Amino acid sequence: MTNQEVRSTTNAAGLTRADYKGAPSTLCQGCGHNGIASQIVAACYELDIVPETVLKFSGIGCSSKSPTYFLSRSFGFNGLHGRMPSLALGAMFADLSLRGIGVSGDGDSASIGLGQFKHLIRRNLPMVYIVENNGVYGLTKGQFSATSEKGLYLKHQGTNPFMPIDLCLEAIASNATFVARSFAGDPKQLKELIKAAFSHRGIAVLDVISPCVTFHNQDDSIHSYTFGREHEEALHEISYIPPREEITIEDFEEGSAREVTLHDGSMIVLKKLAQDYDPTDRFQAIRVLEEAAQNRQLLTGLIYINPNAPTLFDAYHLPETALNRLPAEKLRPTPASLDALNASMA
Ligand SMILES: Cc1ncc(C[n+]2csc(CCOP(=O)(O)OP(=O)(O)O)c2C)c(N)n1
Ligand code: SF4
Ligand SMILES: [Mg+2]
Repeated sequence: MTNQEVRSTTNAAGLTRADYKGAPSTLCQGCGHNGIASQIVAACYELDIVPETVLKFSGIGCSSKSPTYFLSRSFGFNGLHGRMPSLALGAMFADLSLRGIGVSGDGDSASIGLGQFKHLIRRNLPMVYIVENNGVYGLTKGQFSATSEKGLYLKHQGTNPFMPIDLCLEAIASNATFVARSFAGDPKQLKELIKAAFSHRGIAVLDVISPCVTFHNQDDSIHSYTFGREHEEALHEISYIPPREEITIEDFEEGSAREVTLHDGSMIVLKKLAQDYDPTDRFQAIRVLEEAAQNRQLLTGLIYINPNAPTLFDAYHLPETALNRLPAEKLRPTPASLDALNASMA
């Protein structure tokens, strides 16, 4: 290999793509979750993220096994079913300099973990939250989940009598500051959304339709590869531009692209497709999600963003030094301040 080739495969952090990989996947071949792990690897490599500065979190499910399959040099926490958000919140609070990525499933986040999902969102903890949504409990062999479509027929379950929960709508209703939907069969869009999510200062929720090839991949099902490929309606073509890169939007005709600047100076450029869509308009976001559900469309793209909302850390005025590195004498109240507190309650 020539020096030129070596340089071209090394990013600004001095790492190659292989440095971002995880252990070989033990999931079924063709599982959408594998495709998402690959795009997380690609996005982190392209963002020059140092793996040792990343915390990975998950709950329980095939999806929650995913963090094993990317960034093996990062720290990983596998929590209880549906409890990934509180685990993440505690760990992230201890060291604000680290980045967090949580990977969950539709069972993990929309069923047992729905309360935790919504409460993490309303606190705006800065982290990436990916739901690998296959509309089924894969790990426990094919039960309906809370995102399964009404009327869905599954071999061991019969017909689903209940309306589904839309996680993007739930996220927006909980005041999420970044909400996107993507499809494991659309790696290009997914990678750009993951990069934008890592640059967002706040909670970045990505609901990714991720087919379960073993228990739920019938052609007419909204969570299948065939349906996604035939019915995906992208709101826009999305490009992520890192802060260090000069912005040359020559490809876009004037008025055909919308730009959103993120806190770190990076930019998301959204090229108009069928409709002019403003992802900062919360009411429009809710309307397009409702319409997509009614028309049985797989609507993808950046659905909502508020790049300037205060985060959980802003609310607590945390010090620059990570809490887990502060010495005990700084963390512990002084005897005088404790005496004053006790006296105030006497
Ligand atoms: C408290 C608790 N209840 C139930 C289970 C059984 N269980 C394990 S994984 C799972 C569902 C996983 O579904 P999902 O999050 O959609 O992940 P997938 O396997 O589909 O990727 C359930 C119900 C458990 N592990 N813990
Ligand atoms: S059972 Fe389904 S969700 Fe689990 S690894 Fe296999 S294809 Fe993926
Ligand atoms: Mg699932």
